[in-house]
Amino acid sequence: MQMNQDSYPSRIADQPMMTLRLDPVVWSQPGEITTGPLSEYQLKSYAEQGYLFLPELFAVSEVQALMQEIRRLGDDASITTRPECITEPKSGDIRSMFCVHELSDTFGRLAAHPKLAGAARQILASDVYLHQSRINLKPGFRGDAFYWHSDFETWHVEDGMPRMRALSISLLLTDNNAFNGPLMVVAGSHMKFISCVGKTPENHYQQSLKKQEYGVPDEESIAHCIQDGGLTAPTGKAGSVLLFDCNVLHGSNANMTPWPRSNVFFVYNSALNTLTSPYSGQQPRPRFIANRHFDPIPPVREVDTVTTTTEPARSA
Ligand code: 6CS
Ligand code: FE
Repeated sequence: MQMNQDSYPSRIADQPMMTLRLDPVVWSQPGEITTGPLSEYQLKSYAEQGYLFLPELFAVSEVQALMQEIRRLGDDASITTRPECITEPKSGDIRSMFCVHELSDTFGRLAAHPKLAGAARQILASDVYLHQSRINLKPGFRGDAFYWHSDFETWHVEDGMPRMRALSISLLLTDNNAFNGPLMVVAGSHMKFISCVGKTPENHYQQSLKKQEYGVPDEESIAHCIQDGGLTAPTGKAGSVLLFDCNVLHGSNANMTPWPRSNVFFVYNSALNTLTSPYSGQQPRPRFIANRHFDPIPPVREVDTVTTTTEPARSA
């Protein structure tokens, strides 16, 4: 078998194509009880829909501590001038802060939280490591959109992620409501792989993290998936958590409300699905976007990860 067999070719043909997913969504064997925070029902719903929303999983006090840490990071010019900080194309505000698990011990510990890493191990049925972490700030009035895409298509073509054995877990740091650009998910779209058109430009990430124009599915395929599975925008209070499969179609609108829509995203990849060389044939993307140290996250106790705030919790 070719060392780097490409089971999901994309950005090669001059016509888009939709093929069936070749990989399981929940990797535990049928009937195998994998220990973890999710119930059998939740695992089944995640497998069918491609996402799972867990309202108010974390306390307000924990989220306040995380927001305090974000303010500290945002006030530190030695951080905001680093390549990990991606600015909004128009306003220059910080759009995303990548590799937060290394920039901040608080977020590094949160990534190992049993409610998060434990759920990832349960779904991927293996040890897991962080492929990527980021905070998408989506500031009020100035947070731009993220157009429809499959993360896996990018992580496969540009990072060399072999199979669909990864997921994102997003912790809502501010309320996500119908108006401030919540993440929208196309239910069921994770079961189809949309091959995109257009050769990846060199150093594509320098553009794509601001506004993605390659590795973007065609409108007909998007419309077909939405027609099939429908659209949903999981909304809820800060502290809620959204798990979504690496290949589910998602995107979010620009935020033209006064309320920021800030979420932290941890991307867990199976330790049995580590990156090879990019299927695009190009150079690997920088480590702050695509981690190439595959050490599994060690299981830790919840008490070792919780961030408590010194500020009094908001009154109920
Ligand atoms: O290229 C990436 O890895 C990033 N791009 C998008 C649009 N979502 C996933 C990830 O943050
Ligand atoms: Fe994405």
